Amino acid sequence: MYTVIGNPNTKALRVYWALEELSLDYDFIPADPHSTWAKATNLSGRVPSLRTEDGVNITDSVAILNFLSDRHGNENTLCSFPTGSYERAQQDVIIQFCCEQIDGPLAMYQRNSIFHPANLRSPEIRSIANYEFSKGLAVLEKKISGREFLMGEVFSVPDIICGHCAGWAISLGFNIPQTNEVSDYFKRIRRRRSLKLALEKTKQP
Ligand SMILES: N[C@@H](CCC(=O)N[C@@H](CS)C(=O)NCC(=O)O)C(=O)O
Repeated sequence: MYTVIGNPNTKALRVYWALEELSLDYDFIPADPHSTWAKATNLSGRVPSLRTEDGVNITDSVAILNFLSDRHGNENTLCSFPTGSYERAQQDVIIQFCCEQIDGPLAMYQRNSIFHPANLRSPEIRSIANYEFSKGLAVLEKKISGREFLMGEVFSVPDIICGHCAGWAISLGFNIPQTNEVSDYFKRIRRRRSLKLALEKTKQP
């Protein structure tokens, strides 16, 4: 059985969501960033990590999602395209885009407001991050136009990254358009039963 280390109010939620998508059993330790568990499992003290049944520890949400998708994905969900295929290259392109242009601005803003030392905190970061995030959403609109999911018909790793970032952006109060293909896409993926189950099972008192 897998064990996830990471509070569900962090990027660990991506891992819980993927495990539910794949109907896999898991234990979890809802560790906060820089907690004893986080430091024991990741040299940078970040979460999430995934501990496998062989005692191997894998850090970083995207590496974990790719690992789970490669190992357990199927034609219905978290399908993994073979390495060396054009589809896999395209999936990696979209993942890279999500990390840099959707996740990146949110992560920068959050790190500056919570984890950076007080003398490096800057109120201007919020509007810069919001600007970068809006630019990312404009590109996302082109990528998702006419498609159900980012890779086409099948739900895959980049959809979890984007779905997580949508909820994160809302909780940070970032601007998300209410009526366009991006907002429809966000609603579509965030309505998935696997996300609901992940949130219910990992809910903290
Ligand atoms: N590349 C990592 C980043 C993980 C990350 O930044 N996690 C946040 C919580 S969502 C964290 O632990 N932040 C602590 C810090 O930035 O020092 C991933 O995708 O898992």
